[in-house]
Amino acid sequence: MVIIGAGPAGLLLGQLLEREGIENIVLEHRSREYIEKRVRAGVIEYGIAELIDEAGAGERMRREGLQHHGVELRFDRTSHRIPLSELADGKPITVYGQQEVVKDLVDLRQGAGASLFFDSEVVAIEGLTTDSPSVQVEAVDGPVRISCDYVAGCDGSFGVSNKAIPKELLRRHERTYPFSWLGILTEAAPATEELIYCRHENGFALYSMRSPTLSRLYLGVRPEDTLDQWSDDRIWDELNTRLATDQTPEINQGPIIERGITAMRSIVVEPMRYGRLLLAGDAAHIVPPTGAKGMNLALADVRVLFGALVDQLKSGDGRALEAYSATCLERVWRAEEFSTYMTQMLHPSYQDEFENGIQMARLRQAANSKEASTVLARNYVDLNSL
Ligand code: RFL
Ligand code: PHB
Repeated sequence: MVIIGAGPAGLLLGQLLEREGIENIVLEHRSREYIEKRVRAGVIEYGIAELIDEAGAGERMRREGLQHHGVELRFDRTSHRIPLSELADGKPITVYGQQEVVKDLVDLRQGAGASLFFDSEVVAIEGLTTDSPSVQVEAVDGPVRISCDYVAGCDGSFGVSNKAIPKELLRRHERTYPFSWLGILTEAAPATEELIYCRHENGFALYSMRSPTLSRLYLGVRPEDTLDQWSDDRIWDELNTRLATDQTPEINQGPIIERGITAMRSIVVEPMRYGRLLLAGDAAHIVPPTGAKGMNLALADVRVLFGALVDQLKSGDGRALEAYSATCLERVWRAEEFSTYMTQMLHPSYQDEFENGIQMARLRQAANSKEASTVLARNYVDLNSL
């Protein structure tokens, strides 16, 4: 089978299929260096970390990843700890960079001599309603056409695969938000042991980390903002203002080694299957990053898709593949709901005081009611557990 895209979804699917002896080829538009440097997600759900282990790719994640048992909600200059593991059957989250997961999977694949082609853009997908679809690839040495039995579209929201579903069958549900995230990676020891999600009247802030010497921080900014409007001094000042409490010291500052602005969107594409094409990950859905669900959702699709392909290809049982889209979409909408809840609760409105009142009521409930914090914790740690 052909897998389009060497993000976490495509690479994990390839790795799982490889271990079952199911032949597959992964085609990636960008270079190896580019995909290994792309800084994105950092929080891995409990069940998804187990899936990475099951794929034989968890060794470094278990060694270098940070296990967290709580997160903090910060508002009104006050900290409120949500004891995640206590509320979610003892389960922790793992803080480990997406690009590290990608590096581990690329290393495994190349070590095993499995097919993985970089700088190879799929430009067209054909014959999806026949038994032998094919993809047209612009590779380093020129155009190539590859025939296969199935095509896994793991090529993100700007890829080709979701566009291969005929317009009259495709439903696309979309929501944009009136803010973006400015994210930085800095060579500074985290001044917090656990992640901090903060609502301040100036906007959202998030304190996260990658290792004992690397911090990852985000600021909610206006959608029209550009990086040249945000000098280092302005970024640090704003982070310090938003994250300040009466007890905590200033955040640790260091050289900023990566920065970017990301728009916030929710997208769901239905159906996730068309003939021999199966969409997984960002190709089918986008969530705003406030719930830390994007990569987790991508890998959860892969878990379902892998099981369904094994049933079909090893035992000729096509039921799970038939149900693939419906099975995934149920979880996708739950993740959209949770991500929207987290996003709306933590990003203040600059005009609507009614909205701000609702946000504060939600935050107080999430922090002070055991029932509300349990729902938040279970959704955050392991979406499948609710
Ligand atoms: P990817 O990672 O985008 O990979 C798709 C790959 O397909 C390639 N491609 C093509 N290849 C061949 N031919 C074509 N025509 C192609 N078109 C595209 C691309 O080059 C790329 O390599 O999708 P995938 O695998 O579905 O993975 C999804 C995740 O990357 C994404 O959901 C997360 O990063 C979202 N996200 C987070 N998710 C979490 O679970 N936890 C988090 O803490 C979290 N934080 C975040 C995030 C995303 C962020 N940004 C930058 C959007 C924080 C941020 C700031
Ligand atoms: C990150 O560490 O990059 C991160 C953590 C939590 C989020 C989003 C991103 O919700």
